[in-house]
Amino acid sequence: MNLVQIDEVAQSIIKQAGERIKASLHTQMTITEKSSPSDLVTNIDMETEQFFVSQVNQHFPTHRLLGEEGFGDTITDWDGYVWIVDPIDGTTNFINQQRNFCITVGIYKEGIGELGYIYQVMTGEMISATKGQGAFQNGKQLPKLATTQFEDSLIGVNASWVAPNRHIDHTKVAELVKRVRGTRSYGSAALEISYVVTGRLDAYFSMRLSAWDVAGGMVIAEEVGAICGTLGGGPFDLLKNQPFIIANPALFDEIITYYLTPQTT
Ligand code: 2AM
Ligand code: CA
Repeated sequence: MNLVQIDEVAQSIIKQAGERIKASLHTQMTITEKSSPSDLVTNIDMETEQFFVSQVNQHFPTHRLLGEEGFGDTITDWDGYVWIVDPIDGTTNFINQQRNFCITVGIYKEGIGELGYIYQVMTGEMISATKGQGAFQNGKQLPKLATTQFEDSLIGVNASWVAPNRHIDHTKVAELVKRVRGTRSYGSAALEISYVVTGRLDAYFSMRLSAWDVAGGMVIAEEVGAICGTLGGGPFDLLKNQPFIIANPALFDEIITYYLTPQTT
């Protein structure tokens, strides 16, 4: 199968998964704590990931799958095709708001992102990209990001990073908050990334994200000229849980070098 065909099947699987999630909103769900009281998973997250595993096995028996809930494969190398799947990004929003959550998928070949998707289930907005072929919003090509400046920008930031924390100097983040036009916090990394690639936000960062939160978004980002990385500006490592920053190219370097400095105390 070529990339166009894989893209078609992937979009169909994602939309079917979205329909299943919407149907589940009428049922009683089971909520379980993972690493902390704010880190939750529901039976719907798990069932959706299992749906991806069975669909990918059926359509692409040689492809592997890395999923947040662990129903896919154990990935320690990037040989061949790997689907990186977050069945529900923004689980807390799913539970408390029944909106503002996404399905996000990155399809990587030999460690290079070839296809990326962020599907906002309740609005039906599908942001997709094929490496080298551009990014699309419900099939319509997205333009490259226009240049901007801090004073005109909106930044996606969770209040945790403006309070003392063990990752970054929060006083610098407070300076950034005061310099920009405004800040927003949506509670779903993939949703915020989809807002940066469409120009609704100009940057977003979070200190502990994993491959499934960002893999699809990174493919889309490259196609519109948004820059992604970790603290210090190096590439985000998909095998680690680590800081992630995405920004308009006009803002990225200064955010990295001045506003997001690792905590030293
Ligand atoms: P999730 O909903 O798929 O867990 C919330 O601020 C954002 O951070 C969400 O995109 C959430 O993804 C992500 N996140 C990643 N790891 C997390 C963790 N350990 N606890 C809470 N949110 C986490
Ligand atoms: Ca998730």
